[in-house]
Amino acid sequence: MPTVHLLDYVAGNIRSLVNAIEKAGYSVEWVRTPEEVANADKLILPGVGHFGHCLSQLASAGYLPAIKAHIDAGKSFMGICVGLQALWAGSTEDPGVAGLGVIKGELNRFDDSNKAVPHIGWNNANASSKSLYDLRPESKYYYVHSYKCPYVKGELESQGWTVATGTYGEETFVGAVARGNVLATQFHPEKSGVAGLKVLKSFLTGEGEKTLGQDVTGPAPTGDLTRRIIACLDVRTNDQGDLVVTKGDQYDVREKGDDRDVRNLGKPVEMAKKYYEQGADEVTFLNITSFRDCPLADLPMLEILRRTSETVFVPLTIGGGIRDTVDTDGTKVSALEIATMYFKSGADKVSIGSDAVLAAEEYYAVGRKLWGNTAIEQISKAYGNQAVVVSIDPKRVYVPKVDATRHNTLRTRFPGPRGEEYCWYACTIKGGRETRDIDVVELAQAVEAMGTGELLLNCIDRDGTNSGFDLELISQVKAAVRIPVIASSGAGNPAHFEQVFRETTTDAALGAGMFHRGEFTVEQVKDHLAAAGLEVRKFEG
Ligand code: 1PR
Repeated sequence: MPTVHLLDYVAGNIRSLVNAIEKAGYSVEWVRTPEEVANADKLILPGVGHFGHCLSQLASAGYLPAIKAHIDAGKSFMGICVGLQALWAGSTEDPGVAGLGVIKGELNRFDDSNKAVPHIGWNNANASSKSLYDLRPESKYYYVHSYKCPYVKGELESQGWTVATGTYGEETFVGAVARGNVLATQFHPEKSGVAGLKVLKSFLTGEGEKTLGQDVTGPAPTGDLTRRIIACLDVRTNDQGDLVVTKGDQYDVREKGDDRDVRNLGKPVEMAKKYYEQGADEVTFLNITSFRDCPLADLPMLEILRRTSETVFVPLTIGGGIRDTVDTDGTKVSALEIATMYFKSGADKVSIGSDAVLAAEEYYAVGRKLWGNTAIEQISKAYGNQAVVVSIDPKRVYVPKVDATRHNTLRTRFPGPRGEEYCWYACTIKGGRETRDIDVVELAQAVEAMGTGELLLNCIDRDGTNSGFDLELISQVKAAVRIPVIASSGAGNPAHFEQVFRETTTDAALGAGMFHRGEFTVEQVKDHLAAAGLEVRKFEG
């Protein structure tokens, strides 16, 4: 098997990249010291998180001159995500930290005044009818970043680069650049399904270099960021000790009969693959009984991630039990260490539930101060904000008047049992078993301040009801934060997805039961959205 060298400096989920490289028929040799860079013929620099964190780690370990020498010697190089950004001279994200300076100019942040930031999801990489390492105008690629190189026509081209762009809101940014055998992508090819694997292969085989910049014919790319559809698998051990995908009604996952067995809807790895092949844009696993178990003993979830990431090339999120804990032998284990285990096993994001609520309560109790010690702050500092999702499990509480409570209320179109016209949403912990005196707006704003990249907004009242998303809840949370929100709970048919995208500004929508029970496929949801004029990514086989 031919080899490619991969620079390992703990940049998040490297397992998926290794899996993607192996799928393309190459094997990985690790570069673990700057001296080893000289052994590389082809070098890949992956990266997630903060520009400054990555670049200063590379600089202090002495890698930057070695990488620069590799490129200057005319050897093949590929940078991914922050690995692309490293080619620039600097970034406003961390003004004091220098990049490689292979490309002149500076990166800056997306404007979040009228759109969610980070930019998360599937978007174009439009090379304007030029060949660029097998990028396809009809394909979409998975991006996750807050900082970008703004595209100014002619600027990079005059430095000899062929450029592909994407558009987010009003802003056009650099999605990929290539010059000779140097390729860099802002998107993650290893997370961009078959379209991304083609780009990676084109780099590995060297074919991309041969055709770079040639004119190509074909349709111009249309649209921009697609509507993201996520399949969610709630996983737990059943009474026979098997790890199964289950699904509750308002969080009750047991059958209604006398025996009250845990509902068993299938096997996690197989179901994740099925949803990937139906076109799911992401797959989320929630270990829903983690509050009872010690996560380190919970090795099956790690194994599920490892096996899933071998065949599923879209982002994987894992939730459940991400918090500081004590292992069975008395060893203290931090949330960051647990998250690291998950990232190493193939997760791209971790989702935090109960611990986020407790941290938010503490945040308000001490007068909105942050000390850097919460799981959210520590994981987002090490792996970037985009790697941290907060999963919220709210319950509706009705009140008769707008000011009947200190909480953030809204006037509802669905009055309560006593005709109450207002409600607020109370956060819960431990899978809805314990309700806390903090509302969704308070929680969302606190965790955003801590560095959360995205919210997974469930709704216990709607969960498993097939009655559609709680649009009032989603609109209230969207109005309170700048980070992306994933609408969850209640999806029963494809029209519910159209409704949530039309009637709220949600960034993504998640379904569970309707997919698990085989009532609808992810593909049917996407076909419905496409027919309704909403842009989606089609699965490429
Ligand atoms: O608190 O950090 O250990 O995380 C526990 C995680 O497990 C949380 O994300 C919490 O939402 C989840 N969880 C805990 N108990 C349950 C349960 O169902 N008994 N599941 C549970 C939450 C919610 C969604 C679900 C949607 C869509 N599941 O993921 O898939 O509601 O369902 P639908 O489309 O069928 O309506 P921690």
